[in-house]
Amino acid sequence: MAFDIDMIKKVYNQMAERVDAAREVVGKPLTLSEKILYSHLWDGNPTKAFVRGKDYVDFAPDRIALQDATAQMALLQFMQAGKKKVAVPTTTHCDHLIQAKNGASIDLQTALNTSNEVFNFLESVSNKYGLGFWKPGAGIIHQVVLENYAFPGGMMIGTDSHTVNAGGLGMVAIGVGGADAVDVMAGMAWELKFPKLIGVRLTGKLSGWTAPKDVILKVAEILTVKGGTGAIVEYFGPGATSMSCTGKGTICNMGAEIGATTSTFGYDESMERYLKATDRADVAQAANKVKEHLTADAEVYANPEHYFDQVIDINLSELGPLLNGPFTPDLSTPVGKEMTKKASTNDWPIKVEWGLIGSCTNSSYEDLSRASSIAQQALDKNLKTKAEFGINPGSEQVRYTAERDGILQVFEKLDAKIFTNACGPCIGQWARFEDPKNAPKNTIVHSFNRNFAKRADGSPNTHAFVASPELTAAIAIAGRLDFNPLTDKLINEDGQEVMLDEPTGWELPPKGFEVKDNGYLAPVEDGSNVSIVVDKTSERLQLLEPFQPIGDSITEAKLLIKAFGKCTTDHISMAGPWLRFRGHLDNIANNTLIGAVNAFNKQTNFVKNQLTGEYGGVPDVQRKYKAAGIKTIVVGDHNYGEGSSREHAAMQPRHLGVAAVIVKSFARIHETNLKKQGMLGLTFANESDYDLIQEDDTFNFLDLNEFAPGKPLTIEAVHADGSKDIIIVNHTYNQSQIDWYNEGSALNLIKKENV
Ligand code: MIC
Ligand code: SF4
Repeated sequence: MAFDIDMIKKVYNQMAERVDAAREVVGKPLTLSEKILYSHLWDGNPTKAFVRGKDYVDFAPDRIALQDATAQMALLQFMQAGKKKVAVPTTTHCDHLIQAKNGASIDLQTALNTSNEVFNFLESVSNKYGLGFWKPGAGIIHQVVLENYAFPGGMMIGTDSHTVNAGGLGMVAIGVGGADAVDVMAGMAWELKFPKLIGVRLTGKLSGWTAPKDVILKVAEILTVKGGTGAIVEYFGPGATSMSCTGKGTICNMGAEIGATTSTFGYDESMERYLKATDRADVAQAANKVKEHLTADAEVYANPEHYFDQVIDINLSELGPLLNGPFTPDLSTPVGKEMTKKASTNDWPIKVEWGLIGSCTNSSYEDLSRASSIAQQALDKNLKTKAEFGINPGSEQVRYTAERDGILQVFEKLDAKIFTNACGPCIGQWARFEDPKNAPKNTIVHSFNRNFAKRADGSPNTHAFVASPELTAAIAIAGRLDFNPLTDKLINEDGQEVMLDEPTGWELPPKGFEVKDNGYLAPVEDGSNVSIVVDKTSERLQLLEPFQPIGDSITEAKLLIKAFGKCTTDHISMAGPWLRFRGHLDNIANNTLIGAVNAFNKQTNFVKNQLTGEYGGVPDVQRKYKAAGIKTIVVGDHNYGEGSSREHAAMQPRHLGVAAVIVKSFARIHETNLKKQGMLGLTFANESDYDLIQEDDTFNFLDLNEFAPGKPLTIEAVHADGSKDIIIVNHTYNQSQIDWYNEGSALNLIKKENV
């Protein structure tokens, strides 16, 4: 039986009425995305149509998921909100804090030893406030959510950008910063700008070496890392219904890599099969009764151009396997000759050292079974694998079943490392090199979603390429980045030429899923006696102090850093070794912007201290400004804050005294995170004004006292020689977000309202 089935039934019971009301106010047939959005309005039945990409709307999500690396900050904030219990079903998942090194059993125990304090904290806070708790080793948040909680037509938020994975089961599931989750946990509405809608029509059918992963790798090529910003991507067409539910999950998962608010698919038989296989026949039965509301109106998919803001066509029968990378997930290259060319032009190492299969994107039973069908051929055809294999199953249920069915053993026979059911190498929790900075230039292939510099192993010299699990397996066996399994032969240990056959696998385990201990802990009914201890001397956890308002006057502010090129949340608040400080704001602040490239010298973590003229690390220099009572400004390029939902990327600069971030454009979650923490997130009205900013600049805000929705702000940049430039900046703050700014943070406002 499913968790929270009563809540799910309630959503379905009110769906027909709400969808009908929405159709009425919108005045035309509805997409699936609109049906879900309009049936989750905070105010209940829709009474007006919203303008896409413009109107801020209050929503009422059905549930929330948190993961250990973001839950710490989210729950530290929630503890201050003065509530007894979370207002909607919420779960915590321990998956990010487990390093991959020796294999699951040793690594899990090491994580329990080293992060015990944090796991205990999360477990006791979950117990106290009524959150379900998934222990370390239970699995990766998004796989566990798909297997247990996602339901067609539902709306959820999660403190992780890949929350969008649940779109594979027909949800509108959105990644948010912890402060957004706190609003909903505290029983308040969740605000989102009504998204634009992109339709992707999938025709044809996947076959051979082409996988669902290739669909999203193609979409990433088409839309680039910012092409989905502010939009929901809705997939439909015969190609969509012919795909498995977990395959749809893969596609939705990587929607985060194009900046999409989320992605989704209409309810179909693959979802019904998946719900039944994961012991949720009750959800399938309830969904079947409201089927017509769990997909778009027929007119929409017949004439998508009339209903979506943009339509993309992909013929799956013509799509081939792709490799995206290095350093960005939207740089797409077909396998084979084209890769040979590109790699030699760009000097990417052709030799592949590792093939990693896993991450929330591709760690389902189907993924493992298809990849193992390739691995099995290495055994059968007497091929020696050229690269090393690392596997992270998505959940204990998948791991247990895959072991029962002999799938994991195939990899083990190839000396693969079976890591814990956790994020592992996907988030830099991979003890690959002793000294990552000086590691040799090398190439790896993985089935993950992100491949930003240093992400997997901390080495700037690692070139990571993203591919489907089956292609990752083939390339790991061949050991060459430009290996094309459709055409290329390999020489086996007997000196014979052999080819790899197409992958085969199981959408769902033929003998059903099985698990002994899924790692779930339910909270006690009454948590009022559960006490939570945060040791004052802890280096891992620190209770939060409220931020003081920045105020309506910013003068004589100094430039901290002008970031050059890509500046993702990994650049602003690196993960890997720093994940250990996610619950301690002052300690983690020591990594603030250390990965950002200084536009003036193209170095990382090396900026000028205008007070002394000396250069130093970003956090050190910033702490000097703070000590001197001087506010600072961060300047950035396009899509600033791309990637993670981690609100640390906003809280750390805020904690250290940065007043404003001025960029060409923002990634959605990061922009909201800045607002929530009471900072200024601004964009150049004239993009080329970025070029006017010089290293010794001082900034005066000329009209911040008139901060109002829709009204640009004027800033005077005073250069070292005394000359000045006037810079106009735009913002997207509405009145309540300006209130957050005025109060110092959104949390300060919640606290005030709860007194
Ligand atoms: C990621 O994939 O970058 C993470 C780690 O899962 C983040 C969350 C975090 O930083 O804790 C995300 O995607 O939101
Ligand atoms: Fe974990 Fe990687 Fe998924 Fe983020 S993208 S949740 S780090 S597996």
